[in-house]
Amino acid sequence: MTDTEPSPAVSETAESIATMEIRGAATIASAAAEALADQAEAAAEADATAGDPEAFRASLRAAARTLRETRPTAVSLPNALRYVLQRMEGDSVDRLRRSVVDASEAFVEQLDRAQEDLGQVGANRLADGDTVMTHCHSTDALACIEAAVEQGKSISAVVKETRPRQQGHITAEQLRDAGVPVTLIVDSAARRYLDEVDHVVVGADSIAADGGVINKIGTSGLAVNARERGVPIMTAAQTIKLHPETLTGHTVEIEMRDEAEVIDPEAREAIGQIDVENPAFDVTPPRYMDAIVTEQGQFPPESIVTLMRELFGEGAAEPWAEP
Ligand code: RUB
Repeated sequence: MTDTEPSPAVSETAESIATMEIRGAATIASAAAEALADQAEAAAEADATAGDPEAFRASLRAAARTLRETRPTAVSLPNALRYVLQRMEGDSVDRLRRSVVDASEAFVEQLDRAQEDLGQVGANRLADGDTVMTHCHSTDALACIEAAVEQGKSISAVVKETRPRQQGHITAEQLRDAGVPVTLIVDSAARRYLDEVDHVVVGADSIAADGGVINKIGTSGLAVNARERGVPIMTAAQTIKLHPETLTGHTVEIEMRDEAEVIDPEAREAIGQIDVENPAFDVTPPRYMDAIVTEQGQFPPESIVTLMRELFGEGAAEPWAEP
Protein backbone atom coordinates (compact mmCIF):
# COMPACT_ATOMS: atom_id res chain seq x y z
CA MET A 1 0.00 0.00 0.00
CA THR A 2 1.43 3.42 -0.94
CA ASP A 3 0.50 6.50 1.10
CA THR A 4 -2.81 7.07 -0.69
CA GLU A 5 -3.73 3.59 -1.91
CA PRO A 6 -7.02 2.09 -0.68
CA SER A 7 -6.73 -1.01 1.49
CA PRO A 8 -7.88 -4.32 -0.07
CA ALA A 9 -11.05 -4.16 2.06
CA VAL A 10 -11.87 -0.66 0.74
CA SER A 11 -11.36 -1.83 -2.87
CA GLU A 12 -13.52 -4.87 -2.20
CA THR A 13 -16.31 -2.81 -0.60
CA ALA A 14 -16.18 -0.27 -3.45
CA GLU A 15 -16.44 -3.09 -5.99
CA SER A 16 -19.35 -4.71 -4.12
CA ILE A 17 -21.24 -1.39 -3.99
CA ALA A 18 -20.61 -0.72 -7.69
CA THR A 19 -21.81 -4.21 -8.68
CA MET A 20 -24.76 -3.96 -6.24
CA GLU A 21 -23.74 -6.96 -4.19
CA ILE A 22 -23.98 -4.36 -1.42
CA ARG A 23 -27.06 -2.23 -2.18
CA GLY A 24 -29.77 -0.13 -0.59
CA ALA A 25 -28.91 3.28 0.83
CA ALA A 26 -28.57 2.34 4.52
CA THR A 27 -26.55 -0.82 3.84
CA ILE A 28 -24.22 1.08 1.50
CA ALA A 29 -23.67 3.72 4.21
CA SER A 30 -22.72 1.27 6.95
CA ALA A 31 -20.44 -0.71 4.58
CA ALA A 32 -18.66 2.53 3.61
CA ALA A 33 -18.16 3.58 7.24
CA GLU A 34 -16.80 0.12 8.08
CA ALA A 35 -14.45 0.25 5.08
CA LEU A 36 -12.96 3.53 6.37
CA ALA A 37 -12.27 1.86 9.73
CA ASP A 38 -10.50 -0.90 7.86
CA GLN A 39 -8.48 1.68 5.92
CA ALA A 40 -7.45 3.26 9.23
CA GLU A 41 -6.25 -0.08 10.61
CA ALA A 42 -4.36 -0.87 7.38
CA ALA A 43 -2.80 2.62 7.13
CA ALA A 44 -1.64 2.44 10.77
CA GLU A 45 0.39 -0.66 9.78
CA ALA A 46 1.61 0.26 6.29
CA ASP A 47 5.21 1.49 5.88
CA ALA A 48 4.20 4.59 3.93
CA THR A 49 1.66 5.84 6.47
CA ALA A 50 2.40 4.25 9.88
CA GLY A 51 4.73 7.03 11.04
CA ASP A 52 3.28 9.98 9.17
CA PRO A 53 -0.01 11.54 10.36
CA GLU A 54 -0.41 13.62 7.18
CA ALA A 55 0.11 10.58 4.92
CA PHE A 56 -2.39 8.69 7.10
CA ARG A 57 -5.00 11.44 6.65
CA ALA A 58 -4.36 11.51 2.89
CA SER A 59 -4.88 7.75 2.66
CA LEU A 60 -8.24 8.06 4.46
CA ARG A 61 -9.33 10.85 2.11
CA ALA A 62 -8.31 8.78 -0.91
CA ALA A 63 -10.23 5.75 0.40
CA ALA A 64 -13.30 7.95 0.88
CA ARG A 65 -13.01 9.20 -2.72
CA THR A 66 -12.82 5.61 -4.01
CA LEU A 67 -15.98 4.73 -2.07
CA ARG A 68 -17.71 7.99 -3.07
CA GLU A 69 -17.28 7.23 -6.78
CA THR A 70 -19.14 3.91 -6.72
CA ARG A 71 -22.78 4.99 -7.05
CA PRO A 72 -24.02 8.58 -7.36
CA THR A 73 -27.60 8.75 -6.06
CA ALA A 74 -27.77 7.55 -2.44
CA VAL A 75 -26.59 10.49 -0.31
CA SER A 76 -26.24 8.18 2.68
CA LEU A 77 -22.87 7.22 1.16
CA PRO A 78 -21.22 10.68 1.21
CA ASN A 79 -23.02 11.43 4.49
CA ALA A 80 -21.38 8.33 6.04
CA LEU A 81 -17.94 9.30 4.72
CA ARG A 82 -18.46 12.86 5.98
CA TYR A 83 -19.48 11.66 9.44
CA VAL A 84 -16.34 9.55 9.85
CA LEU A 85 -13.79 11.92 8.26
CA GLN A 86 -15.06 14.94 10.21
CA ARG A 87 -14.29 13.04 13.41
CA MET A 88 -10.75 12.05 12.35
CA GLU A 89 -8.50 13.84 14.81
CA GLY A 90 -5.23 13.50 16.68
CA ASP A 91 -1.57 14.37 16.27
CA SER A 92 -0.30 10.79 16.09
CA VAL A 93 -1.22 7.97 13.73
CA ASP A 94 -2.46 5.90 16.66
CA ARG A 95 -4.85 8.65 17.81
CA LEU A 96 -6.03 9.23 14.26
CA ARG A 97 -6.63 5.50 13.81
CA ARG A 98 -8.60 5.30 17.06
CA SER A 99 -10.76 8.32 16.13
CA VAL A 100 -11.68 6.83 12.74
CA VAL A 101 -12.49 3.40 14.17
CA ASP A 102 -14.58 4.97 16.97
CA ALA A 103 -16.45 7.22 14.53
CA SER A 104 -17.15 4.31 12.22
CA GLU A 105 -18.55 2.23 15.08
CA ALA A 106 -20.62 5.14 16.37
CA PHE A 107 -22.03 5.76 12.89
CA VAL A 108 -23.11 2.13 12.40
CA GLU A 109 -24.65 2.06 15.88
CA GLN A 110 -26.58 5.29 15.22
CA LEU A 111 -27.77 3.94 11.91
CA ASP A 112 -29.19 0.82 13.56
CA ARG A 113 -30.82 2.86 16.33
CA ALA A 114 -32.26 5.36 13.84
CA GLN A 115 -33.83 2.54 11.86
CA GLU A 116 -35.37 1.08 14.98
CA ASP A 117 -36.73 4.48 16.04
CA LEU A 118 -38.19 5.35 12.65
CA GLY A 119 -39.73 1.88 12.53
CA GLN A 120 -41.80 2.80 15.60
CA VAL A 121 -42.89 6.11 14.03
CA GLY A 122 -43.87 4.43 10.75
CA ALA A 123 -45.64 1.57 12.53
CA ASN A 124 -47.92 4.09 14.24
CA ARG A 125 -49.24 5.07 10.81
CA LEU A 126 -50.33 1.48 10.15
CA ALA A 127 -53.49 0.00 11.63
CA ASP A 128 -54.35 -3.56 12.58
CA GLY A 129 -55.62 -5.36 9.46
CA ASP A 130 -53.87 -3.02 6.98
CA THR A 131 -52.51 -4.14 3.64
CA VAL A 132 -49.39 -2.27 2.55
CA MET A 133 -47.84 -1.98 -0.90
CA THR A 134 -44.04 -1.87 -1.21
CA HIS A 135 -41.64 -0.93 -3.99
CA CYS A 136 -38.04 -2.16 -4.32
CA HIS A 137 -36.28 -3.29 -1.12
CA SER A 138 -35.86 -0.75 1.64
CA THR A 139 -34.65 -1.70 5.11
CA ASP A 140 -36.18 1.52 6.47
CA ALA A 141 -39.59 0.71 4.96
CA LEU A 142 -39.36 -2.87 6.24
CA ALA A 143 -38.53 -1.58 9.73
CA CYS A 144 -41.94 0.19 9.81
CA ILE A 145 -43.87 -2.89 8.71
CA GLU A 146 -41.95 -5.21 11.03
CA ALA A 147 -42.46 -2.84 13.98
CA ALA A 148 -46.20 -2.81 13.27
CA VAL A 149 -46.20 -6.61 13.32
CA GLU A 150 -44.24 -6.56 16.59
CA GLN A 151 -46.89 -4.21 18.03
CA GLY A 152 -49.33 -7.09 17.43
CA LYS A 153 -50.95 -5.66 14.29
CA SER A 154 -51.94 -8.00 11.54
CA ILE A 155 -50.42 -6.65 8.30
CA SER A 156 -50.38 -8.12 4.81
CA ALA A 157 -48.39 -6.90 1.83
CA VAL A 158 -48.64 -6.46 -1.91
CA VAL A 159 -45.03 -6.42 -3.11
CA LYS A 160 -44.05 -4.95 -6.49
CA GLU A 161 -41.33 -7.02 -8.13
CA THR A 162 -39.39 -3.86 -9.18
CA ARG A 163 -37.94 -4.30 -12.61
CA PRO A 164 -35.28 -4.56 -13.83
CA ARG A 165 -33.40 -6.09 -10.89
CA GLN A 166 -36.36 -7.45 -8.94
CA GLN A 167 -35.35 -6.28 -5.48
CA GLY A 168 -39.04 -6.91 -4.63
CA HIS A 169 -38.10 -10.58 -4.28
CA ILE A 170 -35.86 -9.70 -1.33
CA THR A 171 -38.71 -7.72 0.23
CA ALA A 172 -41.12 -10.62 -0.31
CA GLU A 173 -38.76 -13.04 1.42
CA GLN A 174 -38.09 -10.76 4.39
CA LEU A 175 -41.77 -10.00 4.91
CA ARG A 176 -42.63 -13.67 4.66
CA ASP A 177 -39.96 -14.40 7.29
CA ALA A 178 -41.62 -11.76 9.51
CA GLY A 179 -44.91 -13.62 9.21
CA VAL A 180 -46.52 -11.14 6.79
CA PRO A 181 -48.70 -12.71 4.06
CA VAL A 182 -47.26 -11.53 0.72
CA THR A 183 -48.74 -11.16 -2.76
CA LEU A 184 -46.05 -10.51 -5.38
CA ILE A 185 -47.13 -8.54 -8.47
CA VAL A 186 -45.45 -7.15 -11.59
CA ASP A 187 -44.90 -3.41 -11.50
CA SER A 188 -47.53 -2.64 -14.09
CA ALA A 189 -50.24 -4.30 -11.94
CA ALA A 190 -49.74 -1.79 -9.12
CA ARG A 191 -52.63 0.51 -10.00
CA ARG A 192 -55.08 -2.37 -10.13
CA TYR A 193 -54.03 -3.55 -6.66
CA LEU A 194 -54.06 -0.10 -5.07
CA ASP A 195 -57.80 -0.56 -4.52
CA GLU A 196 -56.94 -3.37 -2.08
CA VAL A 197 -54.24 -1.45 -0.26
CA ASP A 198 -54.44 0.83 2.82
CA HIS A 199 -50.96 2.29 2.71
CA VAL A 200 -47.95 2.50 0.40
CA VAL A 201 -44.57 2.36 2.15
CA VAL A 202 -41.33 3.13 0.29
CA GLY A 203 -37.75 4.03 1.19
CA ALA A 204 -35.46 6.76 -0.13
CA ASP A 205 -31.95 7.10 -1.47
CA SER A 206 -31.95 10.86 -1.07
CA ILE A 207 -34.36 13.55 0.04
CA ALA A 208 -34.01 17.01 -1.48
CA ALA A 209 -34.45 20.29 0.38
CA ASP A 210 -37.81 20.88 -1.33
CA GLY A 211 -39.08 17.53 0.01
CA GLY A 212 -38.64 15.66 -3.29
CA VAL A 213 -38.03 11.96 -2.66
CA ILE A 214 -35.42 10.21 -4.76
CA ASN A 215 -36.00 6.46 -4.73
CA LYS A 216 -36.04 3.43 -7.03
CA ILE A 217 -37.42 4.13 -10.50
CA GLY A 218 -41.18 3.71 -10.47
CA THR A 219 -41.73 5.34 -7.08
CA SER A 220 -43.05 8.58 -8.59
CA GLY A 221 -45.60 6.80 -10.79
CA LEU A 222 -46.71 4.73 -7.83
CA ALA A 223 -47.11 7.89 -5.73
CA VAL A 224 -49.21 9.63 -8.38
CA ASN A 225 -51.44 6.57 -8.70
CA ALA A 226 -51.75 6.25 -4.93
CA ARG A 227 -52.84 9.88 -4.66
CA GLU A 228 -55.38 9.38 -7.43
CA ARG A 229 -56.78 6.36 -5.57
CA GLY A 230 -56.70 8.12 -2.19
CA VAL A 231 -54.16 5.70 -0.70
CA PRO A 232 -51.69 7.35 1.70
CA ILE A 233 -48.01 6.94 0.86
CA MET A 234 -45.08 7.40 3.22
CA THR A 235 -41.33 7.42 2.73
CA ALA A 236 -39.35 5.81 5.52
CA ALA A 237 -35.95 7.47 5.56
CA GLN A 238 -33.37 8.03 8.25
CA THR A 239 -31.95 11.54 8.36
CA ILE A 240 -28.74 10.34 6.65
CA LYS A 241 -30.89 10.29 3.51
CA LEU A 242 -31.25 14.10 3.65
CA HIS A 243 -29.15 15.56 0.85
CA PRO A 244 -27.29 18.60 2.22
CA GLU A 245 -26.07 19.82 -1.18
CA THR A 246 -29.66 20.41 -2.32
CA LEU A 247 -29.81 23.21 0.28
CA THR A 248 -27.58 25.21 -2.04
CA GLY A 249 -29.48 24.39 -5.20
CA HIS A 250 -27.65 21.27 -6.40
CA THR A 251 -29.77 18.58 -7.96
CA VAL A 252 -29.36 14.87 -7.25
CA GLU A 253 -27.65 12.81 -9.91
CA ILE A 254 -29.80 9.94 -11.13
CA GLU A 255 -27.74 6.82 -11.78
CA MET A 256 -28.04 5.39 -15.32
CA ARG A 257 -27.36 1.67 -15.34
CA ASP A 258 -26.37 -0.87 -17.98
CA GLU A 259 -28.94 -1.45 -20.73
CA ALA A 260 -28.35 -5.21 -20.43
CA GLU A 261 -30.42 -5.05 -17.22
CA VAL A 262 -33.39 -4.04 -19.39
CA ILE A 263 -32.97 -6.32 -22.39
CA ASP A 264 -30.80 -9.30 -23.06
CA PRO A 265 -28.15 -8.32 -25.69
CA GLU A 266 -29.27 -11.11 -28.06
CA ALA A 267 -32.91 -10.04 -27.92
CA ARG A 268 -31.83 -6.48 -28.53
CA GLU A 269 -29.76 -7.52 -31.53
CA ALA A 270 -32.81 -9.30 -32.94
CA ILE A 271 -34.92 -6.14 -32.70
CA GLY A 272 -32.46 -4.00 -34.63
CA GLN A 273 -31.37 -0.41 -34.03
CA ILE A 274 -33.09 0.95 -30.91
CA ASP A 275 -32.02 3.03 -27.94
CA VAL A 276 -32.35 1.55 -24.47
CA GLU A 277 -32.21 3.60 -21.27
CA ASN A 278 -32.08 2.39 -17.70
CA PRO A 279 -32.39 5.11 -15.06
CA ALA A 280 -32.20 3.51 -11.60
CA PHE A 281 -34.07 6.20 -9.64
CA ASP A 282 -36.68 8.92 -10.02
CA VAL A 283 -37.91 11.95 -8.09
CA THR A 284 -41.33 12.03 -6.46
CA PRO A 285 -42.49 15.65 -6.07
CA PRO A 286 -43.36 16.50 -2.45
CA ARG A 287 -47.05 17.05 -3.23
CA TYR A 288 -47.48 13.33 -3.94
CA MET A 289 -45.95 12.13 -0.66
CA ASP A 290 -47.98 12.20 2.55
CA ALA A 291 -45.17 11.92 5.07
CA ILE A 292 -41.44 11.45 5.47
CA VAL A 293 -40.88 9.19 8.45
CA THR A 294 -37.50 9.64 10.17
CA GLU A 295 -35.97 8.69 13.52
CA GLN A 296 -36.83 12.24 14.62
CA GLY A 297 -40.52 11.90 13.89
CA GLN A 298 -42.66 12.30 10.80
CA PHE A 299 -42.64 15.39 8.59
CA PRO A 300 -44.73 16.71 5.73
CA PRO A 301 -42.22 16.69 2.82
CA GLU A 302 -42.36 20.49 2.42
CA SER A 303 -41.12 21.01 5.99
CA ILE A 304 -38.10 18.71 5.76
CA VAL A 305 -35.89 21.67 4.87
CA THR A 306 -36.11 22.91 8.48
CA LEU A 307 -34.70 19.64 9.80
CA MET A 308 -32.07 19.70 7.07
CA ARG A 309 -30.86 23.18 8.06
CA GLU A 310 -30.68 22.09 11.70
CA LEU A 311 -28.57 19.05 10.82
CA PHE A 312 -26.34 20.42 8.07
CA GLY A 313 -26.36 24.22 8.30
CA GLU A 314 -26.39 25.75 4.84
CA GLY A 315 -24.29 23.20 2.99
CA ALA A 316 -21.99 20.23 3.11
CA ALA A 317 -18.26 19.99 3.65
CA GLU A 318 -16.25 17.64 1.45
CA PRO A 319 -13.64 16.33 3.88
CA TRP A 320 -12.39 13.80 1.29
CA ALA A 321 -11.13 16.57 -1.04
CA GLU A 322 -7.37 17.13 -1.35
CA PRO A 323 -6.44 20.14 0.84
C1 RUB B 1 -32.59 0.62 -3.41
C2 RUB B 1 -33.70 1.57 -3.15
C3 RUB B 1 -34.20 1.64 -1.73
C4 RUB B 1 -33.45 2.76 -0.99
C5 RUB B 1 -33.74 2.73 0.50
O1 RUB B 1 -32.05 0.78 -4.72
O2 RUB B 1 -34.15 2.33 -3.99
O3 RUB B 1 -35.57 1.95 -1.71
O4 RUB B 1 -32.06 2.61 -1.18
O5 RUB B 1 -33.21 1.55 1.06
P1 RUB B 1 -30.82 -0.15 -5.17
P2 RUB B 1 -32.87 1.49 2.64
O6 RUB B 1 -31.26 -1.57 -5.05
O7 RUB B 1 -30.57 0.28 -6.58
O8 RUB B 1 -29.65 0.16 -4.27
O9 RUB B 1 -34.13 1.85 3.34
O10 RUB B 1 -32.44 0.06 2.88
O11 RUB B 1 -31.79 2.47 2.89
